[in-house]
Amino acid sequence: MPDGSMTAKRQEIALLRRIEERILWLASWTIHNANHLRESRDGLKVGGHQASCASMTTLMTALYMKALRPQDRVAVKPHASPVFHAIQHLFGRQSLDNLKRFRSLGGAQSYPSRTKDVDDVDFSTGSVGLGVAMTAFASLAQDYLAARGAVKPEAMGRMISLLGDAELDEGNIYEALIEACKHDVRNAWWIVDYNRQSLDATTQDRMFTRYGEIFEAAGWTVETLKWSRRQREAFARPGGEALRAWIETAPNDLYSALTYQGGAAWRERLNADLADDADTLALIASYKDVDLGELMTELGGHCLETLLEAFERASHDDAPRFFIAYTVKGLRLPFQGHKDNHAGLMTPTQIAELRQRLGVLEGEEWDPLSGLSSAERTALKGLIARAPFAADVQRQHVAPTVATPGADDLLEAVAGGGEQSTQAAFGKVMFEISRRTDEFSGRVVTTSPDVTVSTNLGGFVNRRGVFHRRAHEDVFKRRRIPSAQVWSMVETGQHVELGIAENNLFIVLAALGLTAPLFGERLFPVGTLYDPFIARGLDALNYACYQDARFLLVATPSGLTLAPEGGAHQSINGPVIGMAQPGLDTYEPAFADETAVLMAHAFDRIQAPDGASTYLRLSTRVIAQPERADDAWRQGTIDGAYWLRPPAPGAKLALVFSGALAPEALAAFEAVAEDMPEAGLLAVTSADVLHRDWTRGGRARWTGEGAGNAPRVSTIESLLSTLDRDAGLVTLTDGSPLALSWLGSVRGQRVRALGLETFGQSGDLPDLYGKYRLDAEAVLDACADLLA
Ligand SMILES: Cc1ncc(C[n+]2csc(CCOP(=O)(O)OP(=O)(O)O)c2C)c(N)n1
Ligand SMILES: [Mg+2]
Repeated sequence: MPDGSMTAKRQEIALLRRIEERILWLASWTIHNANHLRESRDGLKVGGHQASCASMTTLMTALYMKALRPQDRVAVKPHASPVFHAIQHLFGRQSLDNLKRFRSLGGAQSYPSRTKDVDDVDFSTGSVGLGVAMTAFASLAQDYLAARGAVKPEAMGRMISLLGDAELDEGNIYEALIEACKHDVRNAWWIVDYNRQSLDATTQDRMFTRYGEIFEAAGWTVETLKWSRRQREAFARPGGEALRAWIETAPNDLYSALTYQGGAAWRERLNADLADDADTLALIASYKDVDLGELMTELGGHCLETLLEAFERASHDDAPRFFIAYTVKGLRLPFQGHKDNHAGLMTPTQIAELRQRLGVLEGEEWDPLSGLSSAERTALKGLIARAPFAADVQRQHVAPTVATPGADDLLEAVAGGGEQSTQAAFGKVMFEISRRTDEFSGRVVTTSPDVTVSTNLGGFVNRRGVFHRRAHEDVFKRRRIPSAQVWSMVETGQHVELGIAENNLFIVLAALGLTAPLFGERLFPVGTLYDPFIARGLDALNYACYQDARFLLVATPSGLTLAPEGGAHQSINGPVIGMAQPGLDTYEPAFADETAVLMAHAFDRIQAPDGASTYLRLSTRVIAQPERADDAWRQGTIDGAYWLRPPAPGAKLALVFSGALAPEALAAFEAVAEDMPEAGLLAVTSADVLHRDWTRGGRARWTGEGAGNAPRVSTIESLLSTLDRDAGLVTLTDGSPLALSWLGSVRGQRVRALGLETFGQSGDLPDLYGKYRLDAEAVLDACADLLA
């Protein structure tokens, strides 16, 4: 006789199993409703992934109903979104209306979204692999805060990724694993839904045992959850061992095919393969077809007891853990195991059959407890209410506003005019910040993928130290070997040094840039890299912005101006990438004072409720700084442009430049002004901000936004309105000319746009600017062409 606690445990498992079935149902029905029942106005397939959801339902039930604590945070496999929304609905955090409107405007999102969903999404997912890395770096961010006492030991959460097995093909996962190892990351659980299927097919067998080895090599504890309790019990019977060995060695495609075909097919194949083993044949014969099919497919990842025990075992320490939970894609659905099931949708007949099998009554499909006795309902409601994760705890925070340094403070760091580069100005401002003793400077955290020194963060790091959970003195310093860099590692260090993996940089920025909502603690992350290598981490940058993480990105050096470094390092498309990226304001200052003003602005934007991250595209080119007659340039710098040499009203020509080519623009302007003293010279600090402001201004006129007020005139319209309607514009930028060529559309003025349209090469500035037509002569040629 089982003792009392055993019985209680069994009862609880039975209740959990019931909840799990209802979650499976609700997720399946939500997708079914969106595709088959809701009115379609455009004929598009709505989509949703019933098979991928079924694969993970048990795992998510075990986690959300038992194992998760409120401080734990999860990145859910994107295509298991309906399971997540169904669970949050059970917790009362997601409305029925939103489930009904799954994948329609304002409803539950196709893939969990921090910014678009209302049901407390911890980390957005969608681009596979990125959510996985996010959890490792969220844990790093948590350690960073914990080292400062900003997260208390008892409040430390586990950062959990629920991922698919094919997701393991994404290389960024291993970049993150390596960085996590170097940073001694803990409190991370990566749980693989190991269903042996990807989108296209069954996955290759060759990596079968290798994943565990990879993670073990990186110092993670590996838990392989292969078998369910039901299977372990069967394998313990005479002949059972052969059955276990058969599954163990079965190729993925054969296992999947038999899973689809069901009990009779299993029997036929097993009887043939194990014909020599009388015990095993007898064991097989003891099962009916249905039961044999279930026995062969109810793997560890579908067994609540197995999962709960594993999560319990893992909860006693903070070691990073890699769980391989064996599952079946689409388990219990008509297309289980079928290699084409990724986007498969049940037909109305099939979903009705599932409904009946799960005991949900017709017409009550949206009631998760339909068809249950009132005692069962009460018991299930009690279990849901008792889930630790259901506790009424604030999980998204608003951090108090931190006073940031004003532009005047930062301007002092670059005062003196003379000749400077924007990159050096950035370093000076960072050094000034490192000397401050205010709250703000303690909340600045810098990070760089092995280009800390070459992007001028060295001064800051020398003063503020490198963050590491394990202190490590700078050996060169101790041995008194002269070096400009003192890199002591301490828990209170304010720089996160990364290996050369730009993807990681952006995910670290995403994690550090979300500490305010995640932990209630504002950080001001500053990340640096070489401008061309933004492209290497572009999807991760987009991912950071999609989650509305806030940071300052400093990309330097940039453009052809990197001259001798050659074509592989000379970035071309940065300005256009920046313009096209939502959530990121892109600036390319020319001068040191502009750089300081923009940094102060960027720190404000990090905190503003409707703010954004900032990308500064900087240069190592040392150029003469302008004499400032008044302060008009300051607002202009933030708004995106100002007249460095104002034109006379009605002028027929203006030169427009961005960034490091200011000297060429100025030289050309002086030559032009001899003949056309009325011409103007426009300094554009942000084609991005200008363009967005201009499109918004236009929209406001036809949508009536701000109606009642005077019509909104955008910054660029008002700047260009000084010129004659028929004026010509010559634009000059060290990057794609596309960034500025649109200026002609603002007032219908003619444009000649100079910039980089082919790959550069090594050289010095005169040679390269001449060859690529970015010099004053090229500007004058363009002027002549316009005026001809
Ligand atoms: C970066 C990226 N590439 C491609 C996709 C499209 N995609 C979505 S799911 C998927 C396959 C996922 O297979 P797996 O991770 O095993 O998940 P399962 O559905 O089997 O649980 C693919 C290729 C994507 N979402 N992100
Ligand atoms: Mg899979």
